[in-house]
Amino acid sequence: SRLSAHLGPGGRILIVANRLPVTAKRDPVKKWEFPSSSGGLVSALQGVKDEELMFVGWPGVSVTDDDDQTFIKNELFKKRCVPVFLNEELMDQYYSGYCNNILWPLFHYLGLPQGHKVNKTKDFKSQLKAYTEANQMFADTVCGISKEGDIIWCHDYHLMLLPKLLKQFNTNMKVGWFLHTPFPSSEVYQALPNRKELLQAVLEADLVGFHTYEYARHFVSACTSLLGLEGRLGGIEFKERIVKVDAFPIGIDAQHFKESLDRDAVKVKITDFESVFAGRKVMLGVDRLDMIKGLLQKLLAYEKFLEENKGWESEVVLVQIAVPTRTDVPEYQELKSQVHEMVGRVNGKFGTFKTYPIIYLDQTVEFEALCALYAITDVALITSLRDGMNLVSYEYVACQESNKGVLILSEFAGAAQSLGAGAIIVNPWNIAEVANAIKCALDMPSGERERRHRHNYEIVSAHTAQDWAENYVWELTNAVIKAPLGTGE
Ligand code: GDG
Repeated sequence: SRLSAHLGPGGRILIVANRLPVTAKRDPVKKWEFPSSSGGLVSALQGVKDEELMFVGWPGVSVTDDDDQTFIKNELFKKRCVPVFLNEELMDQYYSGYCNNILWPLFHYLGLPQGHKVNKTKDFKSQLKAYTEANQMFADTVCGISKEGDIIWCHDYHLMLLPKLLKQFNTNMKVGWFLHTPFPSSEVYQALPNRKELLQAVLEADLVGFHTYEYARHFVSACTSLLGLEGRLGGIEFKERIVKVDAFPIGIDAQHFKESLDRDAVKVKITDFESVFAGRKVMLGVDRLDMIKGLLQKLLAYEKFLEENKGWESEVVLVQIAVPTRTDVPEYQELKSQVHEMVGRVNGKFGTFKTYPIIYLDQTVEFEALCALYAITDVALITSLRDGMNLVSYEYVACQESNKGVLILSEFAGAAQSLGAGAIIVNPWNIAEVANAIKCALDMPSGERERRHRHNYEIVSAHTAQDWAENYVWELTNAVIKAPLGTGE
């Protein structure tokens, strides 16, 4: 494969991420099964030979029994996955706590650590302790399996201490770290109590990657202002060496989406949907039910559009898929009720005995149905308040070759950097602007739709997930490892 061309003899790519691409699950008779979960990362790594790839991560379930652990370990090994068994308490403090309650909102400009809950200082301490412990468990697992010639690719905000822990074990390890979320302005990042510790740990990597130049620049300025280091986009001087810092915008496997439209299972769905929505324009939203996706703002804008454009209520439908996520976190439960209230209000106000303006699902849909929805809808409405990239926008474009649907995209999604010229770019906080964009998209003449789609389609097909992985790995293998002075090199 193109990717493996960058590896030395016998070398492998170890992908370390919080979550493995498979889940360990018990079926109704308590037998273990291991369904694969697909995602951006997995498809990006298609084309890498099996023997050159290993995944390290949490298998989706807390297992404490030794025999179960051994069984799962052996089964997962056949799928080139190595589990890190984090127990429930640790997952609660590390994953739900430090990762998703502190770093996630901070990195998306949606809340400072502890924020209004200043009495939670105690929690911060124990959550940070759990984060450190979990990162150490990932490091131990990686060190247990790594061999000379391997490169270690660490993913996301869950594992910011990992580069340092790995280099402590072996300075010569090739270690990269990539962030899938935004990296915020240093004015925001500096609120984090242990702000220096995380930066210093990430800087132990040989390559630090982000989706956009803006995020990379923010990281560099956090390092220069908070650590007093010399640096610019491209590299930061840290401990007698230059750490490479750059943008690596992710993509999708556009061909895979395009080809899926020719499959019978997808064609059946397309026919189904076409008859369900016959005679109406269809707008689509596909988001995890997360505050960063701006679902409330989207619904407010849609409501405003319907209020100001009488007659449209029976001519248009918004299909909103709200994929369940982090369902045990109170903030997410609250968001869900608020979204339900809004959907009920809009349907109640603008519905008739025959039609509702919103079809809302708190469910994951199957890949076939998702592709069919991408293909038949007239408008995609993406209103993220912040979003590292947003792959849904890419996938929508990939499936719109015959329809030439209009993409309405938030300026706060990383994807706005690449799809800006073809999409209608909006500020999701400006409800009137989004309402106007909806009107404009629904009325857009076919010539303009065609022109805008063409632009986006070229970008989505030219910058694939495979290119992303290949560029990153190429840069990482070429990153020079220079031992710190005084270690005898
Ligand atoms: C994070 C960052 C960054 C969604 N619903 C269904 C479904 N999906 C799939 C989509 C897409 C993926 O999930 C969602 O990816 P996004 O990029 O849109 O958003 P996040 O989940 O927030 O991802 C984001 C990304 O990491 C990669 O770096 O772009 O900014 O937040 O692939 O297709 N798939 C199926 N049914 C669904 O109902 N089968």
